[in-house]
Amino acid sequence: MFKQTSMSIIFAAAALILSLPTHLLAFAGGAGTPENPYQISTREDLEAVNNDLEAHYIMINDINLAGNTYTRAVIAPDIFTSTGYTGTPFTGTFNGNGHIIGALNITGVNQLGLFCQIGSSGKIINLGLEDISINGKEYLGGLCVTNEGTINNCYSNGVIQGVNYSLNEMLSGFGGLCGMNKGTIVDSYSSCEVSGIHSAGGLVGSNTGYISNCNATGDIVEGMVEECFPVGDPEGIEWMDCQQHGGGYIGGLCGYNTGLIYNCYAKGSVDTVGITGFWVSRSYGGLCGYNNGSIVNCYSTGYVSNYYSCGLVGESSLSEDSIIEKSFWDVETSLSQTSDGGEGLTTAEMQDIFTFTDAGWDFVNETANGVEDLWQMPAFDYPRLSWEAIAPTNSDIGMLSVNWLGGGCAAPDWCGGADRDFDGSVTVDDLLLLADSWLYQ
Ligand SMILES: [Ca+2]
Ligand SMILES: [Ca+2]
Repeated sequence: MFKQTSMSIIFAAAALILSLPTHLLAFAGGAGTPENPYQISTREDLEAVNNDLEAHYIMINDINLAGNTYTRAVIAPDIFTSTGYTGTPFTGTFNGNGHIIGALNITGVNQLGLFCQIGSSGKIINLGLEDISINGKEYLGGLCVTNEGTINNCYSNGVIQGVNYSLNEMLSGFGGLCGMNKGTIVDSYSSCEVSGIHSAGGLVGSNTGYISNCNATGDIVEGMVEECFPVGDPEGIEWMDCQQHGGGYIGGLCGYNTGLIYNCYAKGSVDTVGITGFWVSRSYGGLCGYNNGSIVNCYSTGYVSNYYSCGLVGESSLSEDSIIEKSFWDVETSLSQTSDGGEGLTTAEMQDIFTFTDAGWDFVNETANGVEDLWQMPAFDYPRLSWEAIAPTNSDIGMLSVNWLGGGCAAPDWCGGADRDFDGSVTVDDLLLLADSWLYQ
């Protein structure tokens, strides 16, 4: 009797499982709705997102992909290995929920990243990608190849590597977070090392959309391309004249910008192939290689190794659409005295909050420039985005007591960081500001 009952339960369960759509079996729970998103717990769950590219997803733990090598994007991949995208974009929402996808390794041809294409209603939030390795020819990004939707509070670290190749199409896209941004990226960052040809950047290769409150700190290395032209010969024999050269449009944050970049910074170096003569291009910069869009309230500090050595932006279009405002670069760390836009400053000036508040940047602990409080200024540092966790430590209490009721505090030390409201003295106002963020996570 017991045996019959248990067998019938098993058969009933099996029948139920067989009757479910296959993709429902892959997830740890949820229904794919905004209120009850599919729960992603494993590599199999992650890959099963392809079964419904319009649904809502949430990660419930970290996922380590070590040991797997993909040859295409994991989600919404390109179907045919051609230059254009031929897959189905992701148009749902993917909430990393503060979790990490580790050791994503893709070695393929082109259109490679975790997501290939994020459609205009697609949304990726709260996701970290650590120790990624993307290797291919062109159109490469850590989180995505192309974003037409929204990316908020995401980051990536690792290596993006575009190999040398002979090219026909000049514009591509290589970025630590995304190859090409046509949508919105906010409160995100990448420390990926990126190598690529034509539109390579620490955060994005090219931007025609909106990027704000982001940073990129990885180093960028320009790839080499070989271009060949048929050459006639008096004896009728045709041969090819080939030249190797760099691609251009390389920048610490963004290679090529026709969109809006607002409240961002880049710290990586931009290492170019250093060709002289005909192939020398200006389009290398600490922040962006080329600009025909808007760059507002941004800075860069990275070394730019190019004949023209452009600190902030390599080349700006002469069009009236090209705007660079209230943006700066460090002439000492970049070893660049020139830039096609922006203002070059010494390191001391770059680490003085008044440089930036005078330009209207909105910092914490001041209200004259607004109360959005987008920037903060740690002692002995450049401006940092206010969402960056720079929590007070025990030494902050130490500096407060050492300098208590002292005066004469000034940039860049601000009496060891104790003068938090930058008024020159360490008083009870500074104690209250420290208490506000004490043990803040
Ligand atoms: Ca403020
Ligand atoms: Ca003070």
